[in-house]
Amino acid sequence: MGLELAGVSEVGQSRPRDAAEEELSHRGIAGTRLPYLIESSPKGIAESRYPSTLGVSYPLKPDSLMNRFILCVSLAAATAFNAIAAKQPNIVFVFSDDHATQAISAYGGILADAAPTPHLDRLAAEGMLFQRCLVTNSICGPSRATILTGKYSHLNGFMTNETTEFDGSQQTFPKLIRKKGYQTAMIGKWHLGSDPTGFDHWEVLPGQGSYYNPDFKTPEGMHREIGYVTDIITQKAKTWLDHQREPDKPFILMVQHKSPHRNWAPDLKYLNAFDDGDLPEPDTLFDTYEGRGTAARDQDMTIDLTMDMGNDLKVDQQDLTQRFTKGTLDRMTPGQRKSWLAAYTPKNETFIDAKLEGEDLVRWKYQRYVKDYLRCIKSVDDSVGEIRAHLEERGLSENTVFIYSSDQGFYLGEHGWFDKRFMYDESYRTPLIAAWPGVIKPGSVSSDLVSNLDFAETFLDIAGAKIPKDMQGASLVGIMKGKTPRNWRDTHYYHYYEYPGWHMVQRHEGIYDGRYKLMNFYDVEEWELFDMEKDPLEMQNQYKNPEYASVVERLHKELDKARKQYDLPDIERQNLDEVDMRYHSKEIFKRLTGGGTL
Ligand code: SGN
Ligand code: CA
Repeated sequence: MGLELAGVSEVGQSRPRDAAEEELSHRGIAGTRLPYLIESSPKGIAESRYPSTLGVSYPLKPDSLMNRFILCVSLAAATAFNAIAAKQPNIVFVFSDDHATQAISAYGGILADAAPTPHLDRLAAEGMLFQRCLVTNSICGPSRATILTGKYSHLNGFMTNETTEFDGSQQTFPKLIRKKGYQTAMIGKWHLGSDPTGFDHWEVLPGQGSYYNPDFKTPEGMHREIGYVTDIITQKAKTWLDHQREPDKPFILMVQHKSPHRNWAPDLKYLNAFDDGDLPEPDTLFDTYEGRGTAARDQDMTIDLTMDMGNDLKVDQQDLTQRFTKGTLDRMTPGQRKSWLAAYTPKNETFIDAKLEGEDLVRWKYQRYVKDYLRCIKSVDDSVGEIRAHLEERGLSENTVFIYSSDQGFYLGEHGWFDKRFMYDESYRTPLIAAWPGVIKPGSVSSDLVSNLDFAETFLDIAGAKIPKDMQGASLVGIMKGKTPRNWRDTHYYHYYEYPGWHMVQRHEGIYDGRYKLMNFYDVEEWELFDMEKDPLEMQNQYKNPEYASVVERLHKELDKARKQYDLPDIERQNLDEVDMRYHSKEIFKRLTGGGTL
């Protein structure tokens, strides 16, 4: 049986084609008719997946012509099945929370030299970096729901973080990929209210989760683990790979970090990283929002006014609300707390002594914020390196598609902001880097308009599963292979719904064609148009500029087309006079109400 096992030691590992297989594929048989034969065979071969059992388990009389024929067909079937199995790569999806492309050195930008991300850069060097991965709705739960369903928020029902529980009974890619023989595992931040469905294994952080000594929810209940969250999630991923999965099945492992989400609490070993000097500031740190409308002006997400000295900036000496002390410091073990305070106390004292005000204070806040954020990123980058090394050591990397992304982008001081939600570039674009040995050309870069709407379809396509017609994105496999499909989208539709809510960003929808971006802040009845080529920082709304009249007209048509294509209901404007202003932070509330207190 020279054909038997032909170099296959584990399903899902690639191996050279043998002559019989070439013959089958030449005749157009492999992958079409033979799988049917296999599934209907008396032994239920699909269970075994090892072709060596084929042909010998039948009660055959040696040498009869019929037997030879059956044996031959069985071997051919085995080989074809094998070829199919070999084509089912594993998928490791490492996904973080609020990771800005500006904080990945492979994407360049002002922080790239000071804060390199070597493991993510290596992933990009060995794979494909997507320059324009756009989210459908720049906020956590909705992004995750879109990834699971391949549908926009209005159809999967998860439109805001605050108001909904994900309906886990609906169609999701994990359920479909399982039917293709995949094992599915979800470890880390989930943030969808209801328990995960469609996963063989899940261990998730309740809600936002905690940086130190996090609780985990599993089907068995809740338990606490001691340590730093990014590390613990990485270790859990490795444990699942080594001990909890079934080694003869292909898998998708979703490793979902809490980091670098607010309040940006780094691991002890990185508390003093970047202490040597100041990081560069973005050009728009002191944006005055001229040239844009109500939404950009009246948000509640500036480093200056919204950021809190205690919880966000870790000056425990000025933690007026006690949120940092009770939520972060008190959760630590005595040893962790001691190391933390040893790192921050002297820096805080220097800051307090300096009695900074005005722009100097904003500058200090920016440095503290971005340094803590980048310290968190260091652990995320380590996690990518560690998991990849682990796959490599176990011989799994060759047949594993490794994908890194985040639920959305983030502001690192651009426009004076932190947080996300807006369709402006920094939070609309999210990182996407994928390596797939033998398929993705190392070092390639895509500038196609891709989206988190496409992830479910991509996973299914990689697994060889059918993509349901009601999913609204498209597989990225063609792009990964260097061949963008001819009918690939040339515009991308966006819609954000959470107002009133954290950070008070007006609801808006919009359309982007890679150069121009049209945004509709419908509750305040304001439109914005940006020319990203001439104005990449999106400082000047051109909507009413006659020079852009034809662009405006064209994009309005594109927007209407997208609304139809994606089945959007008509917009119902809300009465802003009835909005609950208590969502605002103290400072902004005071400003907007002419001195009111919360
Ligand atoms: C928390 C944060 C907000 C953040 C939301 C949503 N506040 O409420 O700043 O916008 O999460 O983030 S915090 O003070 O509690 O950290 S998301 O990533 O889950 O969408
Ligand atoms: Ca997020």
